[in-house]
Amino acid sequence: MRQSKPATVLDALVIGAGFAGLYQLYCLRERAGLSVKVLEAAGDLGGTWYWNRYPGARCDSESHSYCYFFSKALYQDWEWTERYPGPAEILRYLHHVADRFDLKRSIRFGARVVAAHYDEEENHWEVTTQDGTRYRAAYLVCAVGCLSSANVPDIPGLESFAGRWYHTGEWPHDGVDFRGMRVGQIGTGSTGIQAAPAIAGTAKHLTVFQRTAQYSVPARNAPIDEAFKHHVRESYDAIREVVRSTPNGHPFRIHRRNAFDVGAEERQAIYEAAWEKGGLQFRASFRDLVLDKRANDTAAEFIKKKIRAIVRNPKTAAILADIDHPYAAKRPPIDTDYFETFNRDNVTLVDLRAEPIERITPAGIRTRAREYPLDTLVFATGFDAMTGPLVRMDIRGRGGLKLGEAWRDGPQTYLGLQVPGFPNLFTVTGPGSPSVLTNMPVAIEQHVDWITDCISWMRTRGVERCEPKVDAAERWSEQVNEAANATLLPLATHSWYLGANVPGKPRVFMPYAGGLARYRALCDDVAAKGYEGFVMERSLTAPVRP
Ligand code: N01
Repeated sequence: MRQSKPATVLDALVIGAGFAGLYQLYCLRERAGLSVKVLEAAGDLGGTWYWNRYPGARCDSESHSYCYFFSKALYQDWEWTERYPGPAEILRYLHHVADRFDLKRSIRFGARVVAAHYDEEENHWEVTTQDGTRYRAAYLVCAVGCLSSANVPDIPGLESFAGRWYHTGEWPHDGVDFRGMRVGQIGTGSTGIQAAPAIAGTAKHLTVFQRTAQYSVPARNAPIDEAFKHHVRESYDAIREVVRSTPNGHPFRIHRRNAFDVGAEERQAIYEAAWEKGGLQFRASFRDLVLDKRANDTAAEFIKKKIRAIVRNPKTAAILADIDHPYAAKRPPIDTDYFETFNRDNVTLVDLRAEPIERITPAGIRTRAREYPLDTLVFATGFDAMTGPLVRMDIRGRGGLKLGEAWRDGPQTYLGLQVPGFPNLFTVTGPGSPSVLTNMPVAIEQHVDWITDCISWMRTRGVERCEPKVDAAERWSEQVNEAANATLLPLATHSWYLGANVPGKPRVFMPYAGGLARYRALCDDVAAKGYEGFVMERSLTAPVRP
C-alpha cells in the first residue's frame, strides 16, 4: 500500500501571500523566530492584485499610503510613479518587498488550502492542500483577503452562452482582446466603474447592465512629480502618524466641520474643490457625511447634479443618477471618465430595475424587455466578501465544528481576530474588524503586529492555546452592530458589507465601523490587560492568570 507522505511540521502556517501574508511571514519568522510557511493558491504573490487585472483596475488608495510602514527604509527607498497605483506597479512593489526581506523561500505557490482541521488532543492544526500535501502547525493565520471569493451570480442559461465570459476578480493574465466585440458588463460597483471606460475604449460596443446606480467621484489619477516624491520621502513620520490616527487609515484627515456649519454657497464651493481634487477625500469634506442623513443628502445631491451635467442623454443620466442609498453607504467608487463613457456612441446603459435579466441565451442577455446580442460577458459582480474566502476552505475547530456551521447566522469573532471554538487560529482583517472600511495595508499592519505580539506573549509564558471566550465574541458582535448603526452604512440594504449581494448569506453588517484608530486602541487595551476576553491555556487544565 502507498504510504502518504508525512506532514511537514512547522510552528506556524500562513494562508495567502498578499499584503497580509507577506508581512505576517516576515513578523513570525524574523521577529518571533518561528518556523513558518506561507501557502498560496496563486502561482505568484500579490493576493487581490494577482487576480484583479481587469482593464482599468487601479487602487483607490493613494500610492504613498497603499504600502507598508513597518520599515522606514523600505518606505523611503520605494518610489511610486502615479497618484493611484495599478496592479503591475503594486505587484512590482510586493516583489521588491519579498526580495528585500528574503520572503519567497518560505512561500509555496500553487498550494490551495482545501482543509484545516484542529486536533484538540495534540493542539495543532492539520492543513491539507489540493494536491494532498499535509502540514501541521501550532498556529494558523488566515491572510486570505476580504474580497477573494468571486461572486458569479446564478443567472439561468450562462452555460449556454456561445461567447466567452469573465469575472473581473479572476481576470486572465494575458488579457482579453475586446476589439470588434460586443461586450456586456454586469455590475456597476467600484470594479465595474473602473472597467467600463477601459472596455468601451477598445470594444466595438459595450452594454452596461446596471442594477443599482452608484455615486462616483473622479479619481484624478496623474503621474507623481519629483517634488511630491521628495515630500513623501521626507514626510514618512508625519504620513505614518496620519494613517494610524485617522478612522480610515488614509493619508488625509476628515474635516471637523459639519455640513451645516457652513452656508449653502460655501458648502457648494467645498464640494466643488473636493470634486476637482478627486479621490476618496471627497467623503472627508465634512465630519458628519456618513453620520447624518441631512448632511449626506447635500453630498448626494451634489454628485447627482454632476452626473446629470456630464451625461448628455437625459434618459441615461436619469438612470445613472437614480441612486437609492446615501452617499458612501456602499463603498464609494472613484473613477476615470465613468459617467463620460455614457456619452460615447458605442456604449448603452440598461436599467435592470426596469427590465431585469431573465436569462443568458447563446446569443447574449435577455431582459424582460428584449434580447441584447453579445459576444463576450464581463461579470463585475463582486465577491462573497469577508466570510467567503474563509468558509470555502474546510476549516474545522473543536469537536470537528465547521466554520461555516459556526457562522450559519453570521460571522462571530472577537475583534475580528479569532473565533470561539477555533483555538490558535487567527484571521487578518477578518469579519468584525475595520478592514474593508479602511486603507487595507494600514489595517493589515495593525492586525499582523497584534497577532505576532499575541503569539510571542504566549510563547514567552508557556501558553499553548489561545481562544476567545464566547461572551467576549458576543459582546464584540454587539459592538460591531452598534458601530454600524451609529452610521448611515446599514441604510444601503443591498450592500456587500451586509452580505446582501450573495443569495442566502445572513444579513449581518460584517466590518467594524467604529474607525481604525479607535479599534487599534481597543485591541491594544485587550493585550495590555493580558488578553482580556481570551482564554489562555498553559495546558488543557491550567488557564493562565496574567
Ligand atoms: O463589487 P460590488 P466590486 N445581476 O459588490 C452587481 C473593492 N474594490 O467588485 O449593487 C445584476 O461592489 C451589483 O449590483 P447591486 C471595493 O472595496 C477596490 O465592484 O448588488 N447585477 C453591483 O453593481 C469594492 O467595494 C478597488 O444591486 C448584479 C456589482 O454587481 C469591492 O472591491 C477596485 C448581480 C457588484 O459590485 C467590491 O467591488 C475595485 C446580478 N445578479 C473594487 N449581482 C480598488 O481600490 C451583482 N450585481 C482598487
